Amino acid sequence: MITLALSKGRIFDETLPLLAAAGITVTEDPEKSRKLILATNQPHVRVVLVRASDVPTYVEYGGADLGVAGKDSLIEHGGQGLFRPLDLQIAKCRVSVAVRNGFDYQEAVTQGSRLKVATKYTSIARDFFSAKGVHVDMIKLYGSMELAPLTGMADAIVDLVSTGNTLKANDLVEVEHIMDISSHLVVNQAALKLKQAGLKPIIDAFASAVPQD
Ligand code: PRT
Ligand code: MG
Repeated sequence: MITLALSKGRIFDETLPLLAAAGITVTEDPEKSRKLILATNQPHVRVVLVRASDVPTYVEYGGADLGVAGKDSLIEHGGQGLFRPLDLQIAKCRVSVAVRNGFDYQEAVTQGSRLKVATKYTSIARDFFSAKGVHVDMIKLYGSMELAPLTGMADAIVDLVSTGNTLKANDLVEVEHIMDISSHLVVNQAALKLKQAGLKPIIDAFASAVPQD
């Protein structure tokens, strides 16, 4: 049995065409079912649905043999125990710093002020600000980062941005582009050896379905 970990939503939706290239069709709709394990047209392949940030952990500990995870989740996880053969070029976005409209970020940075930064991505944020030599007080959040500057709890947030509509709707402005994000295929290192016959055709089919640049 080969187990693939995916998260519901954009990663699931954008992985379906890659699965199709490997001849795999998921036979249940995750939006219509409460099941966490989905069957496919191939009796030896199943999909497990986990939180996006839990995909690397499931694959690391062998709860899944392979998975699709955002680079953001992979960096925060640390990547230990994972083989990362492919950038799938899906679920693209960027990690940015944003502040309330009217907050003078450049001035705060130039003055060497301590910056209160709220984020789910503490590892990415810590590395970014320490490389810039900016002192930060990190506030860990699990969601709705946009609210932190609006309530005065933080000066800035580090969050994922794609269209920019969420920032705009909350009167926030992007002041730094930290990195580009896409989702990657990750494989459990032990499974890669022990289940090579089952995994290799899937990895190869994904590779040939991804646009190369
Ligand atoms: O929702 P949950 O807490 O379970 O986890 P998650 O938000 O990490 O999962 P999910 O399924 O929403 O996202 C999975 C992955 O998709 C992320 O890890 C990213 O790699 C990738 N991705 C791509 C995004 C976005 N684009 C994105 N726009 N993940 C989240 N967003 C959110 C962003 O956090 C912000 O709230 O969308 C909002 C901004 O979007 P725009 O279009 O308004 O700029
Ligand atoms: Mg989400």
